[in-house]
Amino acid sequence: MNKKYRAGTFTEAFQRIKEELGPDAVILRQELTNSKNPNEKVEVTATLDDIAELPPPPGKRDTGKLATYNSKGIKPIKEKAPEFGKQEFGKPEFAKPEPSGNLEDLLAEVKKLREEFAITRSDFLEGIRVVRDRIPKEFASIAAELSRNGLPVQIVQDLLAETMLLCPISSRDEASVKEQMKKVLANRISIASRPRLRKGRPLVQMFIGPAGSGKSGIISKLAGRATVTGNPNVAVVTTDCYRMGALEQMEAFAAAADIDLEKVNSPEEIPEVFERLRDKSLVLIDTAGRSLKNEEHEEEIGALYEAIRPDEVHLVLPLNMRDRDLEKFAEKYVALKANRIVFTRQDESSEQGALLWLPLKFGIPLSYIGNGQSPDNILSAEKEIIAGWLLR
Ligand SMILES: Nc1nc2c(ncn2[C@@H]2O[C@H](COP(=O)(O)OP(=O)(O)O)[C@@H](O)[C@H]2O)c(=O)[nH]1
Ligand SMILES: [Mg+2]
Repeated sequence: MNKKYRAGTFTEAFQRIKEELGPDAVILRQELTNSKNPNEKVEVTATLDDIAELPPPPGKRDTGKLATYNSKGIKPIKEKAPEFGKQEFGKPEFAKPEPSGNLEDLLAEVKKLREEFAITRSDFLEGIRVVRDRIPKEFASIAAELSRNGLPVQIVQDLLAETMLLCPISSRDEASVKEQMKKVLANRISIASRPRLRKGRPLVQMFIGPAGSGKSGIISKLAGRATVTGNPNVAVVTTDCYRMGALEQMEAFAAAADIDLEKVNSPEEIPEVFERLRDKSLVLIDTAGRSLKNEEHEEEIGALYEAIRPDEVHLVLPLNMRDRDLEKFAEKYVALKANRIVFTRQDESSEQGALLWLPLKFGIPLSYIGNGQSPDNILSAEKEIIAGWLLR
């Protein structure tokens, strides 16, 4: 039984295949489509019946030959795997083939890659470090750089597959491969559309996230930036009024920057505060962060959300946090309606991979990035800049 999956990216397609067919699914074919539909950019054909050739799982006796593995167990190897080159490709790049030698090389390469996907899915080999030796040499250094940057192996392979398909063998050198990879990366990075101010009602951006993640810092930077770029009509509302020093810090900033600051001690005060802020064009809401287990904190954020109904809810996370913690916090705050991700401490992070994988994993785009402690160390997220960080 072969099944075709169309999706926006290979990662999405693989994710769906994994969910629907389970870990034994084997990828038969993956290709770019000509579709204009952003949700149908790639097509992956998968099967459960096909038998992938893999080394025997650890602990099983080695028969001397390469064993063949599927969900039913180990079977003797087939004499010869079907010719991958015989398969059809609907991709435009293949429509006008280069001299046939090149096309065969390319197909052989895709076949190899396909086998590597099957291997990792079955958890026999771990990490791109193992796979790296077997990818074309022009791709070795970018693969290493991406994995050094903390991108999961599945995403790295997916990016490599797409870049290989887009880079004809005849014109491959490290520089052009890197340029192509930058484009592929930029295409994947999920960016929020820029907020639009409107007449008659302020745009309300709420910032949530763990304690110390940089929420107040981002808010001061955004408020400062708005005023210097000609929008003095900004206010900050802080709901973090009891933690030592938090309020004083925000008060000092607001006074220095001449920005209105409102303090809210409970959600009941919200309607009155917003009545006063009716004529503002931008209102930034600061909140207090608490530990993961604090249910009261969740209730508090939930009640604030209901009372304010902000236009945007930005989850603020430090980029130098461990991946597993990032994931835990993202899970928690997505449940609290976060719909944008802000990363802070980009300047202090030795790995930048989360800029790509976290938004992909949670389906939430990036909005801002904090990259230092000075007031102007903030940028609106941009694909090309982030792709450049991921691939120095
Ligand atoms: N280096 C660096 N430090 C940051 C950045 N953003 C925030 N910080 C620091 O992180 C600490 C906590 O920030 P704060 O905004 O108070 O966090 P909050 O508890 O989420 O409001 C402060 O010392 C900030 O100066 C950043 O982008 N780079
Ligand atoms: Mg704060």
